[in-house]
Amino acid sequence: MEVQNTYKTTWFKARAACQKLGGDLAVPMNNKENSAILNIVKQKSLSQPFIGFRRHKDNKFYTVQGVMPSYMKWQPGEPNGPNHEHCVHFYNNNGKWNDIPCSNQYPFICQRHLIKRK
Ligand SMILES: [Ca+2]
Repeated sequence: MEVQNTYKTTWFKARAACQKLGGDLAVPMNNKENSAILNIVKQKSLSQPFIGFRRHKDNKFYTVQGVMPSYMKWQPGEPNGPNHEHCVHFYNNNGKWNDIPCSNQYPFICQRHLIKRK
């Protein structure tokens, strides 16, 4: 996992920045990976960074690799923004996720080496 914590930006610009580094926005695929992100978020005092999930036109969430995730960790009551909250960010207090407008500006977490699927 790599962290860009020097600035906040929109989801799409965050993704482009990760791709420029040879990776993509981080996609936690299980509790262990999600906890690893939470540790980084706490260490770096990141405020609610973007991660690599986005709502597509079918109203379902997909990873930046374009697949439907088998693991998701929504905050209770989320996702709650089918009309305008199409990107996902990470609550720094508990590591749960929230859908949020893609044009909002947050820090972000990149993942350079994509984890292999079993
Ligand atoms: Ca939401």
